[in-house]
Amino acid sequence: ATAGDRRSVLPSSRPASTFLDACRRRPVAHTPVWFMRQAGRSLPEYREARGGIPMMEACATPDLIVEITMQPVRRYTVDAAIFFSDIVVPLKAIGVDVDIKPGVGPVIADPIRDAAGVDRLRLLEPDDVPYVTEAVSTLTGELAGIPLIGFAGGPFTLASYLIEGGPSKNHERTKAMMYGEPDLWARLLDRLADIAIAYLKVQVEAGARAIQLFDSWVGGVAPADYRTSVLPHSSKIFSALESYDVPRIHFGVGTGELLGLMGEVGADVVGVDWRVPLDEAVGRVEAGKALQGNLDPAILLAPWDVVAERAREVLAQGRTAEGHVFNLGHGVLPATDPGVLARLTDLVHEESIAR
Ligand code: 1CP
Repeated sequence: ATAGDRRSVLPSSRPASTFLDACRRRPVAHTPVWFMRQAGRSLPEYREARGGIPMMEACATPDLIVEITMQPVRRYTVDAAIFFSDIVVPLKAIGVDVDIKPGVGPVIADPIRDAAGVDRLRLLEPDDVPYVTEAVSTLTGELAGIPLIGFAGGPFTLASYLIEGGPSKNHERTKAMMYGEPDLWARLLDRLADIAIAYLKVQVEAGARAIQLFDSWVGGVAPADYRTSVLPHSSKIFSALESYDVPRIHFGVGTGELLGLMGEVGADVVGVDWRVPLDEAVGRVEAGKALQGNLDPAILLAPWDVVAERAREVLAQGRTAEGHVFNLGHGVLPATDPGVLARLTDLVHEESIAR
C-alpha cells in the first residue's frame, strides 16, 4: 500500500489538540501535559480493576485495556492518554515465553544468546494482536478527541530484556553482544525494529494519534556506540512511521549525552529525564524538535509547595523550547498521591502562558 492508501484508513474526524499542536511546535493556549505511567500502580481503581488478573492477561483483554487507559483521563485533565499495555506484549504475541512478574517486571524463560535465538523471533502480524486493534478502536471513540498515544519498546531496551532474561542494572550481557558480536547484535536489533514498526502501525491504523518509542535503558550506551549500534535501527522505526503523519516521541532514562542523536533518528519530540534542565536540552537537540519532560517523579512525594515551585521551573525552562509537552522525567512512582497529580495537571494548565 502507498502512504496515501494508509492515511485513508485513519479515522476521518481528528479533533484539534494542544498536545498534538505542541508536538508539532505550533502555538498553544496552554502547555499540554500527560504523565508516563499515568495508568497503573498509583491508582486504587487500577488495583481494583486488575484484581487477581496477571499483567500479561490484562494486556490481552480489550475491556480491561480500555478501562485502565481511561482511568487517569477521568481523574486528571491530562491532554493525552497512553495505551495500557507493555513493551513486551508484541514479543509475547510472536511466541516469546515472557511473563511480567509482580514486583520484578518482564522475565524471559529462554534468553536469546545466539543466532538460533535471534532466528526464532518472527515478524509480528496484525492478527497476532487483535486485542490491541480492538482496544485502540474502542478508545478512539471513548476518548472524545483526547489523543491516544501508542507505544513500543526501543531496540536496545527490548534486546536487553531478551538477552539478560529480565530486568538488569548494568545490561552486561547485552553490551557484551553489542561490542563482541556486532553482526548478531545488528540482526537482533533489526528484527526488534521490524517488530516495533509492525506493533506501532497496528496502533496508529486503529486510531492512535501519536507514538512514543521507549528506549528506557539506552542511557548506559556511549554516544559513539549509540551511533553505530542503535541509531540505525531506531531510525528505521521512525522512518517507517513518517508517512502516517503522527507525532513521534523518543524517550530514554539518563540519556543526557544522547539527546541530539535521539532526535536525529527522526523523532518529532525528544523526551528528557530530570537530569538535564529543558533550557539546557534545547541546545543539545537540533532545531525543529519539541521537548517533553521533565519533573523528577520523586518530587511528587515532597510537600505541595515544593512540587509547585519545581513545576513552575520546568514550565519556565520549557518556554525556551520550540514546543513543550509537560511530563515527568520518568514514570509515575507507585507511592504517588493521585491528588498531587490532579493539582499538578491544573497548575500546568493555569500557569503556562499562551505561546
Ligand atoms: O502488575 C503490574 O501492575 C505491573 C506493573 C506494570 C505496569 C502497570 C508493568 C510491569 N508494566 C505496566 C504498564 C506499562 N508499561 C505501560 C502502560 C501504563 C502507563 O504508562 O500509564 C507502559 C507505557 C509501559 C512501558 C514499559 N514497560 C517500559 C517503558 C517505560 C518506562 O517506564 O521506562 C518498560 C521499561 C517496561 C518494562 C516493565 N514492565 C513492568 C515493569 C515493572 C517494567 C520495568 C522493569 C525493569 O525495571 O526493568
